[in-house]
Amino acid sequence: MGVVNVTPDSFSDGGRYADAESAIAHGRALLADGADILDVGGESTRPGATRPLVEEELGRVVPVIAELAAGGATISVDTMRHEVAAAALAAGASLVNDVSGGLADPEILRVVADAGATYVAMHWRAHADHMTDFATYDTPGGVVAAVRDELAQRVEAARAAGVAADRLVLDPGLGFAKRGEHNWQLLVGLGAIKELGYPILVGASRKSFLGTLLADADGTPRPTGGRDDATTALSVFLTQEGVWALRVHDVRSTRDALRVLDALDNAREEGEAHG
Ligand code: PMM
Repeated sequence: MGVVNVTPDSFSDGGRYADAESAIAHGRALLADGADILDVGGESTRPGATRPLVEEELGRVVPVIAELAAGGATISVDTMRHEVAAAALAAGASLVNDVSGGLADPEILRVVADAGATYVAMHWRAHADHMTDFATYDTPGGVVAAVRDELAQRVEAARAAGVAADRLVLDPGLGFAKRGEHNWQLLVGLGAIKELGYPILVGASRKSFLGTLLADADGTPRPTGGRDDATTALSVFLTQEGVWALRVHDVRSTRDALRVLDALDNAREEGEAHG
């Protein structure tokens, strides 16, 4: 899943694709690099971000989705709002990627159910302007058990609204009301979330826990542009963990890594056939 942020203020690529024309060109480049899905979003969720008006968000994403979907791309809309989800689905999107898992605007679940769309429910606790206040996981089992249990509640809400079980995807929400250590614990604890029985999507690409990991000697975090190799290393790990989709900014490096894994699988199978 390649990221198309049509926002002036996203943390990883803020402002680079803020107008429709450059966002469409960027989406096409990601498809050429091997993306299976384009995730088009018009609201930045970086820590501290303020929300756009509904009209602003609609104006950012709908023309981009319409154009890319008309070209045959599979489109996901990254939104927490039912109005935006409905307009995006009408414009040709087939997935709704809701970073709030239906908490920000419960009406979105009904929109998804009525359209028969695929729904990505991410773990989330609060809007970006105050989510760091909620990065506490003191209950037994720590962050992994809390995220699993809170996602199970989102599954119940989605199912109750009529979203089909085979249209649900879950996401641990790296960086959303999580400190660095929480992200690492979730990455090694994905098995517990897989036990809920749904496909898993993970968005680790260029996130600040990677900037911290790769900080220079005086502690300055590595800027977002220098985090793609670390992202690719996680793409390899997550593929081996059996995730359904990887949400990344640089599609080509992750696609190349997946081709390496495929070649290894093929060689292994051939070896077994001849062995
Ligand atoms: N992360 C961001 C935005 N949308 N959606 C899902 N499902 N999972 C994520 O981890 C996720 C997301 C924030 O990253 P960006 O600002 O680089 O898009």
